[in-house]
Order: sequence, then structure tokens, then C-alpha cells
Amino acid sequence: SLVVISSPQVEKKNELLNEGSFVGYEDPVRTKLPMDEDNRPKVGLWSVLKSMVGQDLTKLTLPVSFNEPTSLLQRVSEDIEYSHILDQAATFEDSSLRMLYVAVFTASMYASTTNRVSKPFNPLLGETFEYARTDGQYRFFTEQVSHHPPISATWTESPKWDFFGECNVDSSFNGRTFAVQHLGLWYIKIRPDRNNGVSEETYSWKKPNNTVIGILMGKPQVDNSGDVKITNHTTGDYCMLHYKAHGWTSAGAYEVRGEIYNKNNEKLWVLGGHWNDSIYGKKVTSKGGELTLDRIKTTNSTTGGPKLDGSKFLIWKSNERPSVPFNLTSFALTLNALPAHLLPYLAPTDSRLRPDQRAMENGDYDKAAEEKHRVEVKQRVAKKEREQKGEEYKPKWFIQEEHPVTKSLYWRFNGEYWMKRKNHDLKDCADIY
Ligand code: CLR
Repeated sequence: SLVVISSPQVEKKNELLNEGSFVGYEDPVRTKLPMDEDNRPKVGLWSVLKSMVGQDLTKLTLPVSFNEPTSLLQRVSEDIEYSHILDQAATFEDSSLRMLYVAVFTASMYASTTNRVSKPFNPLLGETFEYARTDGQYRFFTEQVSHHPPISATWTESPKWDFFGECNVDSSFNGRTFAVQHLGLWYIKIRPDRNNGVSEETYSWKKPNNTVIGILMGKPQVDNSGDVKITNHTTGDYCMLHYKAHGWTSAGAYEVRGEIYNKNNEKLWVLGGHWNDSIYGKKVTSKGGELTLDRIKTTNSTTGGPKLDGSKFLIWKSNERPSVPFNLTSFALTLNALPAHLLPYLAPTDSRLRPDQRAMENGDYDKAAEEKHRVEVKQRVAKKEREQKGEEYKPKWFIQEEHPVTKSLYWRFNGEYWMKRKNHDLKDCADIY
């Protein structure tokens, strides 16, 4: 397990343990879905989408068989599948190396999107999802804090890092591609092992745009494109990341490159690779700093740590994909599991208890469609009632505030969830299902 060294790390670790964050997560993680085969009706996406030009994610009225049995809240938790990269980042004394690893972590999030073009369930207002792993020593929590526009506020804590932000996407089908634009700012805090006076540093960035391409051709896939700047507000280091759009040919597909600069704009590291497969780093030396990417494929899948001589080194490699319905990753597979130890601790609003999604996971699409309709009607009725009483909706676990470092609005976790959960004190959650 994780060795914590610095006192801010020890403090965080004790907080996570004292609040019983891992209680209920004792069972081994699930490696299979209840169904063995994807028996969804095979209907081309284009044939149903063609009448939905201009629609966004919340308005697409696709048959439930176009969904995958995950909630967007769970989908967002998949960002932390490769959070060990953040644990590694914290081990470096050199802040530019920490930036290099943080940057690779932000790119690793897209590996889960390959062969996944189903629609996650739109979270209901007030829906929550918690997830903890004893192996990674982190706890994740998210709440749907707004329905129109749909916003999920998320907050993950681990001894060496925090990761938080809002999934606030603007999406639209333009007749050819389905475009997802990320409006929210994302944050990482690192508590380095050896801190030279910096006990905690703050990074922020905006995620690149995702586009579902190939819909007309019947081969839909998620692509990422655009430039991303990641800033370490504490040290002044920054990273420029470039996601290359998938062109007409597959040359350059999935490609991502980046450069790490210190606050004096000196380029110290470069990174490059493919977000569906692996990403490498390279120190910029007097001999130059180009990283040639002629489809580097590794034979060795272990990351030996940074090399200081200017040769390239592997930072991240994607996990093998299991062969399961909906092409879920091994991580995604675990999210909707409902182990007996966990059940008594879950909030009544947890995505795992959503009846439509549960029915879909069990392959009962008719029941899924029926239940989806029922909970959506229930959500509309609750909204009407609030309007009639002149009540404004207030999220239960997050507060919107100005971030002290970036001065942007962000959703701060009020920190109450885990203690209440430990004390089985979650009965006052809204009845949304
Ligand atoms: C990508 C990784 C990010 C978080 C994130 C947010 C929105 C997700 C996106 C990820 C993956 C693609 C996604 C999208 C919302 C809708 C879209 C799931 C997880 C799907 C593929 C749209 C399907 C709609 C079709 C029916 C066209 O960190």
C-alpha cells in the first residue's frame, strides 16, 4: 500500500480512515457483469440520430438500448482509473516532473472512451455516487447539482492528492458529429513527499473537447482535439498539451503531445504518445527535445521512472480491456456493483440504486425504459412543486464559491458526506427514485 511521508499526507490519510471512507469496500471488485453477452438490438446510430439535429445530451430521446448501464456520474469517476500517476507525481522533488506526471494523468482519462459510444444515463437532480478503493486509498464523491444545465460536482481525496471540478458539458449533434464541449475548470492538488516548504500545490485546466465522429459511416468513436494549458498556480510551472484531431486517415489518430515549462518559460520536458495506449516523457537536453512518435509501441509495459539523460521513458500504459458487454473497462465494470457490505452504507440517492439503470444492467430493457420514464416524471413533479412553493433548489453536498487561487466559481465539497455515511445518517436525502 501507499507510503505516506509528509505531514500533510499523514493528516489526509488519517482523515480518510477516521471518517470510515473504506468501510463497505472490503469485497473484491467485480470482474463480470450479470449478463455475458451484449444482446442489445443492433440498430445503426445514424438511423435514430438523423432526426435529432441540434439536440443536446439531455434532449436526445434515444431508446434505452443506446445507453450503457452507467450514470454520467459514474462515467466521470472513471477519470481516476489511473490515479496512481498522481501518487507517483507526488514522489518527485522537482516540480517540473510533478507537472509532467500530472499532465499525463489528465490525458489518461480518455483511454476509457475507446469503443464506448453508448450514452450514459443522465443523472437525476440530487443523484449522488460514491466510490472508494483501498488499493488506491482514495475516496470519490459526486452529486448532480444542476439539471438545466446538467452539472455534476465531483471531489476525490487521497493522502497525496485531491482531484475536483465540475462536469459541465455543452453538447450538440450537428448532423454529422456529436460535439461535447467542457465548460468546467478542473483542479488537482498535490501534497509532495518532500515539499521544500510547499505543503500543497494547486493545478487547474480545462478539458479538451470530445467529438463523436464516424456516425454517418456506421463506425462511431470518441475523439479529442484542441490545446490544453495546465497551470501549477503554486510554482508557476505550466504544460501545453495538444490533442490532434482524428483526420480522414488514421495517421495521427489518438495522438497527444505536450511541453512542460517552468515559470521562466524554459522548456524542461516533452511528452507524447497515444491517449488510447501509452504516453512517454523525455527530458529536454542541449541535444534538443523532440520526441518522435512514429507509432511507438512498447514491448515493455513497466514504467521505470524518469530518465535524466534525454532518452524517452514510459509514464503511462493503458490497462487491458476485458471482453464484456458495452465494452466497459475493468474499472468501469466495478462501479455499478452492489456488494452486500456496501449496501447498508449507501445514500438512497446513489446511482447504484437507480432502478432503470439496474434493470438495464440485468438486460431487462423494457423495464429499464419504463423505470426511466417513471423517475423522470417524478423529477419533473418535484421541480413543479418547488416552483409552486417558490423554493430554490440547493445541492446537499456542494457549495458554489469563488476559488481562492483561480478566482473562478467552483463547487466546494461541504465535507459532510463521509461522516454521515459512517454514522448511517443519510436518511434525510431526497427521494428521487
Ligand atoms: C470523457 C472523459 C472526460 C469526462 C467525460 C465527460 C462526458 C462524456 C465523455 C467523458 C466521453 C464521451 C461521452 C461524454 C458524454 C456523452 C458522450 C460519454 C467520459 C457519449 C459518447 C455520447 C453518446 C451519444 C451518442 C448516442 C451519439 O474526462
